[in-house]
Amino acid sequence: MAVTYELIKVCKQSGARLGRVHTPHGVIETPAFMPVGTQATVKTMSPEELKGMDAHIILSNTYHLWLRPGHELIQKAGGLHKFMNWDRPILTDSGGFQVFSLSNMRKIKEEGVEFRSHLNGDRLFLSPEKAMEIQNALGSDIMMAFDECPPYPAEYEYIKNSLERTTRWAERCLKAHARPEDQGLFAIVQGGMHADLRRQSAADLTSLDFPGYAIGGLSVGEPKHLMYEVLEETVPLLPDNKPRYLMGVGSPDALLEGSIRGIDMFDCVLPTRIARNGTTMTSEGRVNIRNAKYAEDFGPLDPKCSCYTCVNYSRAYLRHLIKADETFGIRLTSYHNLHFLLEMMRGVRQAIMEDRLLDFRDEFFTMYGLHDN
Ligand code: PRF
Ligand code: ZN
Repeated sequence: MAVTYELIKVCKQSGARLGRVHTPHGVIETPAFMPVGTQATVKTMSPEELKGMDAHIILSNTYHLWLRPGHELIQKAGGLHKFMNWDRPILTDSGGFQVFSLSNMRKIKEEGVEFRSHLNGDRLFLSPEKAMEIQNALGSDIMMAFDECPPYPAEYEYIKNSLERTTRWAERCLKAHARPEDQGLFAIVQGGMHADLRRQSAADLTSLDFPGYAIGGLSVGEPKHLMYEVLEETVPLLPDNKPRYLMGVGSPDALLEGSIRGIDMFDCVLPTRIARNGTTMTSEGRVNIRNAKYAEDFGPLDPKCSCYTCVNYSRAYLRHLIKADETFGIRLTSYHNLHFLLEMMRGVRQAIMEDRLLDFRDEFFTMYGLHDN
């Protein structure tokens, strides 16, 4: 098996899982946050910098790499790891979600999705078979099944039909998967906010025996408490001996609440996206470095942080760089934000080890404050 899960310990206080996901390119300690490198780069960060902040795995996107530069070119380069000089694990999303959020004029059929490229308007067709062909060519350690993430809110009947099609697509992905010996294919549970539909999706997909399961269709605009309720209903339906991945979720509060509910893997563009407009996550909560009150603040961005940015540069300098649209500014804020979340996840794993994740969460919220995202 290309990808396996090893459960190390369950937190006695919270029920969270400490584990390891074994892949052909190494081990991922879980719960894990995966930085997003949509276009074969985590924006502005070198692989050496990512390793320096101890990222175990990054995520990339089938949809983007298919459109540009093309999966065949990446295959010629020797696969995605070699192409981008990243020798640790890579997870690729299947393109389903990106087709729905980025492309124009999509038409969903049983066979797949017809749409127009967001780059040049070309007519394209993405299907389970095509998504597997692309991901097999990229050579990611973890591939995602081709799914539909319905919008929120949506009609019950729409969500039911959609999840049933997503299950049929997952079966087609399994059949089309050409490299099961060195790439693990994860299925994606859908079903909107409906407990019975989540049960149906989870039951059908777990009967197919994938090496891992994702929960999709969350963090799509619903209130946070609803997402947590759906997690409480869905996670117990997933096998104990496989990793569980909550897709597109990465705010500090959701990482904590998700871990507490038994999630092992997370990804989100949040830390890198907000960094580019000067928003940072610090031990004192969110800081937007553009704020005038930092103009003459020569102290570090986060006095409790040991990252390259905080050790070497002041708030005043970061504010200047970001306001002047200097690339180095967004490199420094991106570095800090990723370091902050990866460090927080190290704290989560330590707290699970010590059976005190609920205490850790409360301490974190007291320090950081509560945010919507
Ligand atoms: N499906 C896929 N990728 C995703 C999602 C999904 O539902 C989400 C939902 N938050 C993020 N990324 N394939
Ligand atoms: Zn820092």
